[in-house]
Amino acid sequence: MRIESVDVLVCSPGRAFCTVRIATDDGLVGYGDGTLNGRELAVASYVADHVAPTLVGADASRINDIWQYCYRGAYWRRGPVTMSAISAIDQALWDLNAKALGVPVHRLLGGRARDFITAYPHCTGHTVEAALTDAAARLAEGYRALRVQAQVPGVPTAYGVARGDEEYEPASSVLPDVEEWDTGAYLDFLPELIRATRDELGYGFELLHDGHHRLSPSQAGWMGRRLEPYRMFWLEDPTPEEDQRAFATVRSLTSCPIAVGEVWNSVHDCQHAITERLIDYIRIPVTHGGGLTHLRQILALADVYGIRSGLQGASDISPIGQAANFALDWTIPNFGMQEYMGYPEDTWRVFTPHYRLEGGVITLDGTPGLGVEFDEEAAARYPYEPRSLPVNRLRDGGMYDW
Ligand code: KDG
Ligand code: MG
Repeated sequence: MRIESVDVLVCSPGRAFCTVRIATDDGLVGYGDGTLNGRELAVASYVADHVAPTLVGADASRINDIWQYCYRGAYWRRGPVTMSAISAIDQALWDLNAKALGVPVHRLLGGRARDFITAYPHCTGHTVEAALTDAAARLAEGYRALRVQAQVPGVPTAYGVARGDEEYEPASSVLPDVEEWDTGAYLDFLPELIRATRDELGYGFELLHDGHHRLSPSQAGWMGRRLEPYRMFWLEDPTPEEDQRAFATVRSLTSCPIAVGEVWNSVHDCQHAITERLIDYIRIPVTHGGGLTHLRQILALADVYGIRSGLQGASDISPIGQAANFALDWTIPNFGMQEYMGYPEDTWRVFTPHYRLEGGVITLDGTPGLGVEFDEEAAARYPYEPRSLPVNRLRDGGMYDW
């Protein structure tokens, strides 16, 4: 089982994905997801130009050693590009090894610790009424956890809300769109949205909201206190993630549960937040967190401190990366919640998953590997189309966090 080739396949079936394929001399093939939204080619180059040549001839069964080789051997450690590249290689190796043994990846991780994975979708609208109509429709489909976002009055575009009637997709323009942000309008609006959601739809489901890194710690504490009566499952990313110590201020001001981590990439990004119990849910997805090999260590550390998983599952995590998330969701003791945003229709012409999402829960069959087929011929029909995430400016033109 020697590695014969490591290739990168970048395609855009409805949105861009960066997939790594590893093939061995005995004919096995594994696939991994290295999609980094708006920076796909940086990961592709990292893998193709800097890592692939060093792995040819390596024993593909030595996943742990290959992970250490990629991480310690790089000297320039951590960061989203490096850790997404390592993740794609790591996922492809887990996929390949599980296929070699004829078992799903979760069997290699010790087997299932639960019967299904609870997922939450995105509910959104240009008005509170429209967002609640969307949320009611999802409850009718069987979801028992919902993320609710809506247009902030007076702010022309909002995170999590589509432009016009299109499906929401944050990276939608070739060059970054410039959005406008008003923190005061958001502080006034969000408690109203959450109150209306509970008044209209009741308490029989878990309620989540993503603040997308836009408040200061004291504003986040103020907001959390106002959301407390509505029993939030979590308030996500109330403040920018790189300041781990800021969560201590948020914690001291509110009991609203906090979910953080979708832009963290390694255990060193979250070590303080975990060991000081500053957060409740950790959101690093397998795709950006160094793969299954590294993320399971992070989740094991989190478990010691009573912190549960809430792995990111936006559409920029490919179906392969999602399946890697699910392999951990199945097996860890501290599962909390799984995001499932969904994909554009064309994505399913390239990726064929064996997981099922029905009635708000995810189940898997016994397909060996990660359980997602990647059709390379179909992928070739969707050449890469670059798309950028927006940037945010305040009314006075100053740059702000998006
Ligand atoms: O690429 C950026 C998206 O992954 C991010 O905006 C999605 O915040 C997000 C979420 O919670 O899914
Ligand atoms: Mg988020």
